[in-house]
Amino acid sequence: MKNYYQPEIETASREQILAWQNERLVKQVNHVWNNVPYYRKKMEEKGVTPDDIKSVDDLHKLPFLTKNDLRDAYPYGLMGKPLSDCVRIQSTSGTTGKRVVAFYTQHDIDLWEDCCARAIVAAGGTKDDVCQVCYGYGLFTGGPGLNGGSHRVGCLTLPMSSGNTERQLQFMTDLEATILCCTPSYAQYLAESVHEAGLRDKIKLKAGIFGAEAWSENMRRDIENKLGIKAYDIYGLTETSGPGVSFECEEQTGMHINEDHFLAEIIDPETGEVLPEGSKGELVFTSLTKEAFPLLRYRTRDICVLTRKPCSCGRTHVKMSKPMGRSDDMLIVKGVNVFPSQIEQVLLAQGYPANYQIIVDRVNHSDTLEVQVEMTPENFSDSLVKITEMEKKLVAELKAMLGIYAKVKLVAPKTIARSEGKAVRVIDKRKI
Ligand code: DLL
Repeated sequence: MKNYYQPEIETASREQILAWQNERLVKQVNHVWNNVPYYRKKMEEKGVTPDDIKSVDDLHKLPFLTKNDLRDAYPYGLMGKPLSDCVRIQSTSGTTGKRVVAFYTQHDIDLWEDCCARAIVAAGGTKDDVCQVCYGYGLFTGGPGLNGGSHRVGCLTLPMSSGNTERQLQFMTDLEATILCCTPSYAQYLAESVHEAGLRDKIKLKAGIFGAEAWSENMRRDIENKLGIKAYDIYGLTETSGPGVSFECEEQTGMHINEDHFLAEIIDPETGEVLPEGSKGELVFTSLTKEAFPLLRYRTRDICVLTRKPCSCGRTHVKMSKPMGRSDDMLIVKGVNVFPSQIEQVLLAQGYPANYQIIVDRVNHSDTLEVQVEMTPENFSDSLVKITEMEKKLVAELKAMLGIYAKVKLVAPKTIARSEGKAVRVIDKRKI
């Protein structure tokens, strides 16, 4: 039995999909040209006008947008609709400088929720399911996105948000949740907790929809075995609305991109050149239908491969591989985007030198973040009380900047190894 939320779209012919894309791209470029002066200026600088964009074949003529543009234009500079037409924002974690604030009209939210509903139905979801959403609610897109999708499918939705594992297990068993939505690392932790609490026979889960961070096939099998479910990947980013840009079907061999809303390209991250299908490179998205935050050729920095090989599920939309890495230095720790530069900013502001190391690990299926930083000869102390106090202050400042806890370890001046080439700032010990 095939499961589709919008079969006529999800299984449309390639000709039909291309026709939608051509029409929507032309419309979207005009919308942006008329309403987003920031991007219009970029187009003018490149000598492109809407008349040059007649179909998807002309996409390469448009300028790229990057996170730097988002920072320059923060907060309102990339909006395509007046604030009075917007009903919501969502945001990534991070500093004012790095924070991404995405705006939504009601129409944007409707389409976003449709995308998430497609993912839930692809995972076997129906109106008879109980969908436990333990992605974070609030500014993060995970909770609101899957919550909206779950409503659309008609599932009984448990808006749990993240954390409080004991309560998660209680609702999972008492309300007989059948679909679990959370980050894969939290799924692994929950799976272990289910076993430890002897609840394996009491849970009714059949599927999980896990994303927002990288996870391996090994992790998938582990979660599937421990919970007795089928585990599906889901991908997205705040800039393009959130989760649901792409999702896995039962074949579990990549995620179908919702191509009626998002036009995908793979580029060489060094040169910006568009690469042929099957090449590994940086994923670039053009939002074809977003009104309030209509990003054209947005560089995601996620490295992956696209394939149009026919899929046994019957969906015709292109598939992307799991992201294989990033072309920038962004880390995802506990589902939160962390840039080493944010940490450096805090250290320098607090009078520490730029001699530091960031150590990321995964302990009991949960990410840990440690920052080791050298004291300066001026603030050096060998008093344990004083050092603990200094560490506490840094922990608080880092929490304010990143939104998550980072352990801080102060070390004596000149003890962090100097590198002869590029400084090794990040040691990621997670074996994902
Ligand atoms: O993580 C949106 C999301 C929420 C996706 C819930 C899936 C489920 P951001 O916080 O803006 O948005 O982070 C976006 O996370 O550029 C990728 O690097 C990474 N990412 C998202 N999904 C996956 C995935 C949400 N399935 C950034 N596998 C993206 C690997 C992922 N990385």
